[in-house]
Amino acid sequence: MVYWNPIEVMPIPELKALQLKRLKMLVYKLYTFSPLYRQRMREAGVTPEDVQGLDDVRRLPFMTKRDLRDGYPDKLFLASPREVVRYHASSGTTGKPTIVGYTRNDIDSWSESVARGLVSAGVGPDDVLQVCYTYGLFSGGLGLHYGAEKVGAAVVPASTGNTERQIDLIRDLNVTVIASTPSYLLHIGEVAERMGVSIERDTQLRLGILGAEPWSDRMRDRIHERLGIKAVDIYGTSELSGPLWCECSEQKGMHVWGDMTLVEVLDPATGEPVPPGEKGELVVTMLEKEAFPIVRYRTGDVTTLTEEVCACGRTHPRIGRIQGRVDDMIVVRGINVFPSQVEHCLMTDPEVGNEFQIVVERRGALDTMLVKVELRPEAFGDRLFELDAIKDRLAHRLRDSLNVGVSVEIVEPGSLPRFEGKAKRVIDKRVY
Ligand code: DLL
Repeated sequence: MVYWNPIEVMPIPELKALQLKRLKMLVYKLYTFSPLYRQRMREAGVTPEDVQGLDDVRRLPFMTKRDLRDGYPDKLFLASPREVVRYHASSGTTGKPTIVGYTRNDIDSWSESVARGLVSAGVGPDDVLQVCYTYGLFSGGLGLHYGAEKVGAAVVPASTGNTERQIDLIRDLNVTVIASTPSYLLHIGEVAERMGVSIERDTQLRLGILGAEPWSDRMRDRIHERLGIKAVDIYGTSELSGPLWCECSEQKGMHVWGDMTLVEVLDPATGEPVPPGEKGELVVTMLEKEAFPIVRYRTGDVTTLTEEVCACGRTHPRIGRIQGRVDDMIVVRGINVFPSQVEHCLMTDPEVGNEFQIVVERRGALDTMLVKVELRPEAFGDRLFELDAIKDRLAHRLRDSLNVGVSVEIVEPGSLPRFEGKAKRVIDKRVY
């Protein structure tokens, strides 16, 4: 096995001992140097001496997005401005963003985390990696950039936009790996087709490092079938640093580097851990961050956790696909619906294109859910007279899988909005 750092295969008992040592240190540091954390810990009735085992992390108070927003711009910073070498900001759509600062060490360990993930997915110095995440305050572009440079790949910092130029670069610079949102990669595939470029035949592209938005195994299959490339999932949030954990070439969950992080997966209602492999909210403690410490941050993302050693030999815990957000879950007539379920259902149908949109409205007291679906251009052209049958088939399938009435509207290929960054799939028109 090729790995970046021998710590990736550290025996589990040693890894846990290291985590405990770092957790104790972190709590001591925060209690001593951060008035805000000290106050929060006092309110929770916990002192550094109370942290004797890894499970004692559960005695520490949670941090929420709101806590971070209230800290705007730098109340949660532990490092002085002099020690900070970079800022990023969360992509908050409402209100103030969360500003995240990084010391030199923070940037190093973030890059280390990305480098380990890239190597585990099979990226190395022979690769040319095009970064199509936005560069700027968004952490995706520079996060991937630093990790890829660290492993010695040649980086093409293309950022987002100008899709035709992106395709020229992929072809002309012999790009082998692309890092982008899954929806943007599919868009690149569509534009390439229109330009008469076959990603599979005319380029060297073989691997996608895809994340920053929910996607599914069906979408992975599609990317493989249509573009001929392997795709791995990558996850992170700006509050934690940015993109951090990635699937290895086994594609069986994302490796969370335990020497830097402690993860919990909890029942969002009770705050208690769910059994291994069951769905719950991801809660993260960053063990070594200097400028912007994070303790028990409730990400709002729904996933699963396993501590089994991976087939690749890495011993660190893994999280499964992000299956939705605690707060993105739409409740339609009392039934919980995640956009990822809709995507999964649609993408299994060979005639369905890559784009869909969910529109939820309230008629009188009743919620209605409409799924607008693009067909693949071939299917749309050939089967125009059968659209009703396709529509009924999809509505039926969605109803069976979601347990809620859904109507389907077939729309022309290319008519739904395309996204260079994160896709927005749900339009909720209900007034609360
Ligand atoms: O999206 C960081 C990132 C950049 C991750 C590039 C991966 C690649 P934020 O803008 O703060 O940071 O958004 C974080 O995006 O809480 C999830 O809801 C969602 N998200 C990120 N990665 C995935 C993924 C970046 N692989 C929020 N699958 C998170 C599903 C994801 N959702």
